[in-house]
Amino acid sequence: MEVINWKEVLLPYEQAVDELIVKFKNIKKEYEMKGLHSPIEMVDGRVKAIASIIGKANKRNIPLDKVFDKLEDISGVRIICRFVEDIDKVVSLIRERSGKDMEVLEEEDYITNTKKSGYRSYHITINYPIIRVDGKMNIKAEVQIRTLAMNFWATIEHSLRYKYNGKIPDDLKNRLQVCAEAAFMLDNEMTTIRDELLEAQKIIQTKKNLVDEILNNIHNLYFYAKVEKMNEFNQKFIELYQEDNVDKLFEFNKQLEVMAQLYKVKYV
Ligand code: 0O2
Repeated sequence: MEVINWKEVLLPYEQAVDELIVKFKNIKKEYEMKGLHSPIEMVDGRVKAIASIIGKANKRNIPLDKVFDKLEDISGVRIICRFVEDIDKVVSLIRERSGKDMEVLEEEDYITNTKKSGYRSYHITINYPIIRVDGKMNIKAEVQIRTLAMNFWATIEHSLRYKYNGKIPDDLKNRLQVCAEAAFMLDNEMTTIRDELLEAQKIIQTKKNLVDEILNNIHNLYFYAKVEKMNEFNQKFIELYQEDNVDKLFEFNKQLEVMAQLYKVKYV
């Protein structure tokens, strides 16, 4: 069998991970831009370590020359959500993209069917086409979708699994199962205060968008208004921002918009 040039072979898998991260991060940005709660909190990804690829291939009796066809998680992307409900939303978003820029091959719901270890997460295997110098290539990737709490648990358990070479002692296994249930209870409790949290997030996002708009309007007025007037606007903005009154900031922004119209009319 030919010696594998891992660096070269794994390059397209890296490209797939990079592109997928950008795409999922952009979904988050789109929601935030509209002042809406994003079902995606964080996105992360990795190409499986060479040692893990070889280890998994051995475990499954896959010859190394077949490993790139058979292993579906050489490219892996992880999407972290705030609430369990957000996971369903992310799953729908991915399903909706199937046949467009990716194709859903398989779904595994380890939230409904919790693993014996206590592991919870929703897995979707996709086919993701990338374009390379010599043409199109389909890359299989595993998307893991889970809450912050599920991720906390999985990260700790994964490290212990590594430490004990996959054979975690029974008492530790039991304690980890208890922790998994505690994490799930935390998720359920969070769901009960979801509306409150969504409301808070909305207020923060609305204010952030409003402040961005005000600063943008002030910036545009620099081209038309006198320096003294600009100092006045800046001063007023700082006062209102410190007062933390969204209604007043909203009114101030309206005044800026009227002002922008007036100046434009005057100088055109
Ligand atoms: P890594 O280092 O994350 O890449 P299996 O052989 O049955 O365990 P399989 O059939 O490849 O796994 O698919 P499965 O069950 O969907 O698991 C794929 C990945 O899910 C794993 O990759 C882990 O990332 C994660 N996972 C599954 N079960 C557990 C678990 O009990 N604890 C934790 N922490 N993660 C889990 P790898 O290749 O095992 O590892």
